Amino acid sequence: MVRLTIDGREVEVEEHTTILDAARTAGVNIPTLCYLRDINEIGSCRVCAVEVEGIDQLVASCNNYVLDGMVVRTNSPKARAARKVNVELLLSRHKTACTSCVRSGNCTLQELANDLNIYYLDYAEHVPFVHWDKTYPLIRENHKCIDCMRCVQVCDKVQASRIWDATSRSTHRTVNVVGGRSFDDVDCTYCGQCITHCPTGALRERDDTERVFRALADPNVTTIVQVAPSVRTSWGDEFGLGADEGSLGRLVSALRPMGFDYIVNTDFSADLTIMEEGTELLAHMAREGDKDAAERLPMFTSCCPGWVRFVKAHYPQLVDHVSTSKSPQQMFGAVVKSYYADLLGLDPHGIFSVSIMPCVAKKAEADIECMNDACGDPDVDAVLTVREVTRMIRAEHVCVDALEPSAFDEPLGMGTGAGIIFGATGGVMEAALRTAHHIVTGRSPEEDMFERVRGLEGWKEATFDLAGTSVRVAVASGLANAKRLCDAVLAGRASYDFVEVMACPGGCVGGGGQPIREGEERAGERGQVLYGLDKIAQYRNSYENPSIVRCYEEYFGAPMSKRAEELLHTDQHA
Ligand code: HC0
Ligand code: SF4
Repeated sequence: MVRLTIDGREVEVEEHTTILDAARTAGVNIPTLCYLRDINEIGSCRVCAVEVEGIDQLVASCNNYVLDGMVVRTNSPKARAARKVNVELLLSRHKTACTSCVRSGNCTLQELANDLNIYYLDYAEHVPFVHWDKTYPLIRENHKCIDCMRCVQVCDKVQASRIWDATSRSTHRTVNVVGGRSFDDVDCTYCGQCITHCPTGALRERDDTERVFRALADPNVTTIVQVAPSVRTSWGDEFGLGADEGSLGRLVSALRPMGFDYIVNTDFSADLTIMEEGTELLAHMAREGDKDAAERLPMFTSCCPGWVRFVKAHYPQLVDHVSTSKSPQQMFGAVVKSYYADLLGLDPHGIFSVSIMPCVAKKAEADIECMNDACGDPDVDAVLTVREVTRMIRAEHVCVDALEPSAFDEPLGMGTGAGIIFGATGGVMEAALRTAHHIVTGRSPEEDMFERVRGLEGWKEATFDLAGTSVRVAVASGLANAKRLCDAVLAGRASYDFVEVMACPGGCVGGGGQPIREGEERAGERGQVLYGLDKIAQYRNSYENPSIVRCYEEYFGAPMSKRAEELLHTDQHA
């Protein structure tokens, strides 16, 4: 153990503890800006600099370790003055335009400048302007970048993607697309992890709210909005509401006065995905059954568009093994403009289909040209991240605190526990196994018999027995974990029948379109909420969903029928 004094308090911590962590143990909060635990501990912004007795220079507390007998002052006049100058220098290279910035009110730089009483900018602003095409789902505004390197490190270390890098040197240094390339020439997955880990407004999603507002105001358009499983755990964060089912009901109630004509539940189409994908899995296993384990390649899930973009870019030899089932978002879009339009007696060309997703890559998925199977128009017309929809709710002056929860529109408001857990890593796998078990044995699975695939571990594996056939499964979240898994599979070091991959760590609950909370990773907590809701759901298995049963009876016939193939499946090479 090491004993030291921080701001007059005696502290005892383990060796190899940073000064920053030791201070937090003692209840002393040192401000940080570029720091991201385990990902970016480079001490470059100098905001966390502290004074250490006996050392002339200030010391970055995020990457320097405690020593026995150290005396640290975190907010001495010298430390505070240096911190202020450092932030002022950062502001000299930052376009300070808070009134028109998407992160205003939730920006670490803004908060620091306020806390340090920076009211006048003493250093002339010199901000290089870098053009960015605003039609990309992901937008970089370099005039707000402070070169903290967080996006570079998250993209590289967590998402194995290396899209960003520092370009140029010294005073001309800036972060941009690696190697000075065009964004079109790199393989960004649009996972959005760089956005949720950016401390300023330098990275954001494309804003699609105006298109949705226009559709809502058009009397000739019927607007139908679907809400993704994990949104219920997170949208309330933006309004200080708890992440429970009540808050989902409140979201439905908030969307109604905004003018959405029909509000439906992506859990329904998550169940539909399971019916299709579970059937596909059994066909895949029968097909691959004859091969040696080393030659057998697993079927991979396809519901995460970040992962699908990643596998296409980095593992083209695996694309044939990605399920052809569309994601729940896209299945819902196709159902809305076919079966649902029929049920409602509407012309599908007059429908504007919106989805609310915790995801940026969903915008790119909806933009794929061939995703127009229902009527030739896009199956999904606009995708809103959780952040965008909460901005719309604010813009509409909806008072969420005063709303009574209300229900989705039926029949497409009905989802099961299996659909709900899609939002957490392992959830798609567990949902698919529950249905595969039912198809193979004719019986419902025992409660929670597949719970070994739950949890935040980045690469999980398990083997289950389905009526005498052993099914070897794996679950990965975070693309660096997916990369390790794909490499192991291709090298014959790992062998599975079915693999779920979610691009974002923890799954959609940790998605790149979720509310941003500096220094907080909320995926674990949100996932627990989803598993809790699954436990109390009226139906827990996709095949029990009465609306799914009805939809097959009235429209699709059976999973992987000709009509299902046309509307609910896609060519993953497209
Ligand atoms: Fe998915 Fe997701 S990616 S799991 O398949 O939750 O359902 O499409 O909506 O939320 O984004 C499903 C699809 C979502 C979320 C996301 C989740
Ligand atoms: Fe990297 Fe994901 Fe950001 Fe693209 S969206 S740059 S893949 S972190």
